[in-house]
Amino acid sequence: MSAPHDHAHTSTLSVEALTQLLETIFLRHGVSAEAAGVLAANCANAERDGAHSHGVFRMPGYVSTLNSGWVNGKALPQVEDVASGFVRVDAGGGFAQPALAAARPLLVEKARSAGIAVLAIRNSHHFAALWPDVEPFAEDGLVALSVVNSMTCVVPHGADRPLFGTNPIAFAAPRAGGAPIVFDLATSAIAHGDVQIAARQGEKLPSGMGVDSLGQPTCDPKAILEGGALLPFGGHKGSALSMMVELLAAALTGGHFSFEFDWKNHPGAKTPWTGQLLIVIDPSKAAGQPFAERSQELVRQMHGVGLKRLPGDRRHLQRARSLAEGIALDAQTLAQLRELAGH
Ligand code: NDP
Ligand code: PYC
Repeated sequence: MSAPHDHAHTSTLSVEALTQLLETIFLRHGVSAEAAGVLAANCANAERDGAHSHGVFRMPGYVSTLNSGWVNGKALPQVEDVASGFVRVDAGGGFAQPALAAARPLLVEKARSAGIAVLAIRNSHHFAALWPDVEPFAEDGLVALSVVNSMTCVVPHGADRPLFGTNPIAFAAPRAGGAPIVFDLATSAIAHGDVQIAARQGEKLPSGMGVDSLGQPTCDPKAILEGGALLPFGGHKGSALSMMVELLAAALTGGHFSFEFDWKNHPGAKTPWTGQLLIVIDPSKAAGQPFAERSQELVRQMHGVGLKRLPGDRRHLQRARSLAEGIALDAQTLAQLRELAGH
């Protein structure tokens, strides 16, 4: 691990050094070598890209969850080839990302031969950003869509009480001459992680994101976290998408709905025990000009009407900065990570 440079109260680590530190933490808390590598890279890459709600901020939650016995860090994913375009994985109560890694070769082979393939992951825990699950497919020339459900904390539009999870949707498509087009968004007005960060920093939220324990609108993140709930983004439209995520990520995979698991006997458990669906399409099967050239044309036209920022642009800028200058962590965060690693 390269030594971090101290600048006042922040230190700078290379992406490799941060990945190695996080891998040590996962290994020390009962995660298999294979899963520890996958999870550490996922979390370090989120930090690298400035996806702070799912970067190192999540490490204490991973550790408390592992310590609680809620998740099986050594689970061996069982991959099943069920149809020409359908792969199933039982993640065995482990994390979703190692299950995806185990199923990926078969999924890609099917997508390339059938033109489209589905990966249904069940019995899995997802505690991360979703874009890392789809972006690599687009880097390989494929179109990918993924959904994952989480834990009850979102009130369906028109309802009185929470039922849905924060349920993100991520999409990635190849683009000629540029980074893939990628978006990744929670179907709640704000991700739960960002509410936690705002509460920790004593910041108020914009209006329209959540309600307090009495169901009244609030901008106080603590009121949302302590008995309150989040709202879907975009009223009935986000609510419908969140419902779709429950159906695809849970009902279609054999996983739990966001309201179906009970972690109260596992104090410290933070990772939703649900399911995840991926759909991968091989665009070389489509008619007309190559897909990646068509996506580049769409981007060109969007820029032509004045668009300055595409989804993913901020991440890629931050990625370039992190790769050139390293990842800055404040002294307290780094000390906490080192303590978790037993250093
Ligand atoms: P954001 O609202 O920050 O961003 C959503 C998408 O919109 C991103 O692709 C982002 O690109 C893009 N974007 C943001 N602002 C602009 C803009 N002004 N112009 C163009 N594009 C823009 O994300 P969320 O808060 O909804 O979600 C945060 C993360 O939380 C996601 O990674 C999600 O997967 C994760 N999450 C995970 C859950 C789980 O169960 N595992 C549950 C819920 C959320 P860019 O990244 O480049 O800013
Ligand atoms: O930020 O909403 C969230 C979230 C839920 C599970 C992991 N992240």
